[in-house]
Amino acid sequence: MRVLILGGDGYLGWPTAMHFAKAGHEVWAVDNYLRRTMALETSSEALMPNPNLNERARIFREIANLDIHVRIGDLADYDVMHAVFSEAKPDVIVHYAEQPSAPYSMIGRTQAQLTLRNNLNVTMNCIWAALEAAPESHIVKLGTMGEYGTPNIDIEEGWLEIEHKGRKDKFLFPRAAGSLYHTTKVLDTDLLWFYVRVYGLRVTDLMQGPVYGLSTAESDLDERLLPNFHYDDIFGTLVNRFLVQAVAGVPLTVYGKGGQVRGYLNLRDTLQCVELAAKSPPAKGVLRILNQFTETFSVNDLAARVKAVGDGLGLSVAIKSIANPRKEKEEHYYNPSHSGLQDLGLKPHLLTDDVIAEMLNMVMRYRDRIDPGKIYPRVKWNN
Ligand code: USQ
Repeated sequence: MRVLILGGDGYLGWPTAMHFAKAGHEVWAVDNYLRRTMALETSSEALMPNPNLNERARIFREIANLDIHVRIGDLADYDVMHAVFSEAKPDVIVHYAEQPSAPYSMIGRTQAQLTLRNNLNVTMNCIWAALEAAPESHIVKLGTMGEYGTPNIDIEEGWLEIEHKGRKDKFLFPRAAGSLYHTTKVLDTDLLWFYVRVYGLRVTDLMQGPVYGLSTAESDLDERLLPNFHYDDIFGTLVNRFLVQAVAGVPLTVYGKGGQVRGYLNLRDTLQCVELAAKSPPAKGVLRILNQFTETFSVNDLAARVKAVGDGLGLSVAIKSIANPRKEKEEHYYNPSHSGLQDLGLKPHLLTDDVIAEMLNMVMRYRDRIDPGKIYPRVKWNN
């Protein structure tokens, strides 16, 4: 397949680019370093050094003898998007090119507008470039489980059949996002659904939960190929933050009561899921929605797991509940279905004690680079 990765420099984008190249596909990776710029602006630099995208591709070529075609440009600009589509003629577009942080989107109006503008424009440009320059292509779009929120009923995979006054129909599952960032993902889904219905686009929308992990099969080849691993309050996701806190001797930051449950997955499984979705495109005019996570945990469960394994490694890990900077339910029902990707062949890498220990050991190798000043939450919802 000819695979075009939008956001190819990101935590998921770079590992995905290497993964598809390794599997024998022709890969283009496009990025404008938006996340790197925002990380610099907010003093949220990643734990390990990450060479720039051209440099990463050069190193990967040297080590694996595989090409990744890199283009640097702002995909919120339609001319850039169209030029890249015309050149790559993609069979599959993996769309990650969004401002990915919920806390960043909640800093204030400027950051909220940047998130809205960037995320919606890139999605809209991707839709139009697919219609104009690659009409048979399949868009694999990264959405989020956060689109659904935490309703008091089971969460279905994208759709819900409703019976109302004796009649039935199928609708997008009701959405109730918890941040402006998550709201842009809801709006993305609506845009895609419109263009699927009316223009016959072919789309898979992946509702992904928080991802953890520091490495993939390809990054194991050379440390310069590692993903951008963030542990700060703005770009770090929960498990990655807890790993670094455990190593740094900072008590694990449980927000509020810690009963917040989410569906988590290993970075290695993100790669599997995206590849499985890409290899089985839906028909034109179909919006396929898949819930992308492998296990659910509460914040308290995860803190206890990291503490137990960390203590076993001699780290002496403490856990501390701190005031929740977010507006979210801290105790709630959560039962989302997630059989679609397993039906396509997903073989989950679960969060076992061995996996936690392996990740902690890897963080320990970079212990000197941890800045404890990046750990406590700086952004409050509705401040
Ligand atoms: N949390 C803590 N302590 C911390 C950090 C977070 O208790 O130190 C809590 C949060 O309040 C939340 C849960 O842990 O209840 C998950 O937080 P997170 O920061 O790992 O995840 P979130 O901000 O929701 O966003 C991340 C990614 C985003 C993706 C989303 C999937 O940054 O791109 O869309 O996970 S989901 O959460 O399912 O919407």
